[in-house]
Amino acid sequence: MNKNKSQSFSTRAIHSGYDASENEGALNPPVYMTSTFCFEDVEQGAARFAGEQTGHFYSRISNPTQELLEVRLADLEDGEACLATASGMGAITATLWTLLSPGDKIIADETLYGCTFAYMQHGLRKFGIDVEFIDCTDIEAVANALTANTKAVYFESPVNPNMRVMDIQAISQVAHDYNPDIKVIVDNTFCTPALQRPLTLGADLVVHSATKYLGGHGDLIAGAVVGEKAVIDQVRVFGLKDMTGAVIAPLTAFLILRGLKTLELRMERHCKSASELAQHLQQHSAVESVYYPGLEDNPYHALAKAQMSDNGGMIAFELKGGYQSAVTFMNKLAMIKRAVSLGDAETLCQHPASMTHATYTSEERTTHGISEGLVRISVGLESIEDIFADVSQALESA
Ligand code: 7XF
Repeated sequence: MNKNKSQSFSTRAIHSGYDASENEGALNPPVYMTSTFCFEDVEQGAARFAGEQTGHFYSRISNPTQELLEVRLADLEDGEACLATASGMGAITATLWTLLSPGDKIIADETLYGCTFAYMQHGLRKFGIDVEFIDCTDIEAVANALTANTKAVYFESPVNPNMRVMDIQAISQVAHDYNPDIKVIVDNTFCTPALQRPLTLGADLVVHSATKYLGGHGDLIAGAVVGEKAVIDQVRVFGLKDMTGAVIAPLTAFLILRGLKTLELRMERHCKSASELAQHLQQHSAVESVYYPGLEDNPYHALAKAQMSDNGGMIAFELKGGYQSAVTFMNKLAMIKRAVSLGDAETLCQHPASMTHATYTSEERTTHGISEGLVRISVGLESIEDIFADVSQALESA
């Protein structure tokens, strides 16, 4: 198995965990399209089910193609182990169902991706878990929210959709000083390990929507959770196997492995173009505010510089004409696609209040910091001149 920590990120994203000589010399890994695995004898089957012997036995628990993806993602996130799942929500729910019991408390940032919010607001609460939403950029507020029954602190950074940035190190420290058993969970979807590795900053678990930059081509839905092996094992055999059943398909795992080979390269281009577009937007007379940590006057600029190696490919902004101008702008876009999701080759533009964050009521959006006029752009890999041209012509009518 090739796992060489002295190698650079891109090299490991291409090679880690795979040895062609163990696979007929195949440059790319085989896709194990199998639901089940045959036992030599009854004793072997029993030992695998009992967890006394390693080896695959049923693809709801593990599969060799999935395992290679897990080894590679764990390596890239500087984690011990990884579980790949059928979706980002599959990873988030399997993790939290495993860690939390009725009577426990989870502290979460006030702004989360819409379905993560809905899962906590309506799902976890329904099962007797105390969910407290606070502004996690306020470290004192995090410290004050910690209680004896707190089991987890959960946030995204940068936050979907308003691009706030959390101080991963400070939050992890305050939570662990209070109780080292509290799990600090970071959704690293917007950054990917190419830009930010939360586990090296003190977090315990990283979750991903692999649907986005990790896959990178808008052709799959998947997720992952990375962290300490003992915890990941629990998430696999309880949260995934018994509760959600949200298992990644072998072909999907293969496609993510393919996407990872160009992750660093793609992120470089996403970041460069997003930075240029953010500056362009900021200078435009129709634009009220731009939320992008790479802008020098952004309140999170210094923090982002400290914990991220670049500023990412996501931009949010508001137009002077508010919601109505946002609709006009979006409907005028020609090359840029009106679509949710992010991290694809295509530049995608969406309206959080009516799309990704429609799971919040309008009152909740106000309380949780999601404005009705906010527009979100996932800057793609097209040439920046073509992105500028489309944005500029659409802004003319906004
Ligand atoms: O289950 P999914 O693979 O769609 O991942 C859920 C998810 C988890 N965390 C973050 C930070 C996410 O952004 C997502 C999915 N977000 C898409 C978006 O914001 O465009 C979903 C489209 S409705």
